[in-house]
Amino acid sequence: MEWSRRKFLAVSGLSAMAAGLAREVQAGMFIMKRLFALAPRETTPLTPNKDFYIVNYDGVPTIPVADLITGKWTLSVTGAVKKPLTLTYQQIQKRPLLEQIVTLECIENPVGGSSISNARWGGISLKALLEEAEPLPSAFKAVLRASDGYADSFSFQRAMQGDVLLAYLMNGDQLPPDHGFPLRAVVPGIYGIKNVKWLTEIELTEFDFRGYWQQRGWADDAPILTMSRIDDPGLYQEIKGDQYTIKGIAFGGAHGVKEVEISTDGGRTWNQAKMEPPLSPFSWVLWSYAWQIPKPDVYTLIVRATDGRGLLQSRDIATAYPKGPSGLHYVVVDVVKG
Ligand SMILES: Nc1nc2c(c(=O)[nH]1)N[C@H]1C(S)=C(S)[C@@H](COP(=O)(O)O)O[C@H]1N2
Ligand SMILES: [Mo]
Repeated sequence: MEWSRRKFLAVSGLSAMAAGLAREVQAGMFIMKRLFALAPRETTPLTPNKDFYIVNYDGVPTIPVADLITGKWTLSVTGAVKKPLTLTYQQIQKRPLLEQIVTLECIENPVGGSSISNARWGGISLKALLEEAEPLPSAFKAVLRASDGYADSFSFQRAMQGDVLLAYLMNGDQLPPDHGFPLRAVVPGIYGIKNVKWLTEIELTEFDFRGYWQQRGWADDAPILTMSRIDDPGLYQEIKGDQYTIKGIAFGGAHGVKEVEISTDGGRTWNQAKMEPPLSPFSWVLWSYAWQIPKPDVYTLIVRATDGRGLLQSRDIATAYPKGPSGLHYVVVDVVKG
């Protein structure tokens, strides 16, 4: 069901976007509403832990709490360092607590998809930890290894920027098992794939390590591409009356969001949406647009965002592979007489 809906959207999306043909959809609107209608999303600035998206490639490794207390579980820092380190959970918790609001997004989050969430993460600074281990000048990459066999990496330079967290708190609670208990990486501005969960080892390599996904062609630097999404109204929703507040999110990865625009005529004209201030430089923004509806009809609503550098989000439709998806999110609605 989910899959067939996606395929359908890909096809109808192309035709509706290219020609702005809301009318084409109108004939089938009755069927669309019944078969494919989606409820609006009620997105909050911070995502409660129970609603945060989850992507696990190989199940959830169970780390017994006893292992944290006895010191059986450790985090080690190895490789191109002068002083390799091994830390227990208690030692990690004694280090200065760093808190940061960071939006995570999966590289496979399709346009309009739900694999994006925002949380306040608490943990320790990767930079401070690496400094303590005294990296060799030859250090080139930081490889993060996990209990489930997963490993991914980013450049040593990125690791030392001071904004990378090794987190054990999520929205003030202990990191939940699904999200990497007891410890995970949170790397602002790069896709979820590199935010390694169930962390056990950080190895500095002198060579260009390639993780499982990178060996299969996925992007290695993996910066998050600017995205925006309409959360309300839902697809094929019926609307009554002459005004509706359109709402959604936008995210510019490491660059922030400067502007969000809405089109209610299939992309012919654009109107500026109102943005709420972001909760941090690494956070999505919530936006809204008070739409004065001219008359009952079928409308195609489209959103686009401009990032902090002034770069407009790409409207070219691209699949997630290899560097993340692009394309504009749109929603078709049926405005009926109130
Ligand atoms: N150890 C490990 N870390 C992992 C993964 C995994 O399968 N194993 N999945 C990655 C992917 S693809 C994403 S999008 C994020 C998702 O984090 P979340 O489940 O907390 O939202 O974790 C990343 N870290
Ligand atoms: Mo992902």
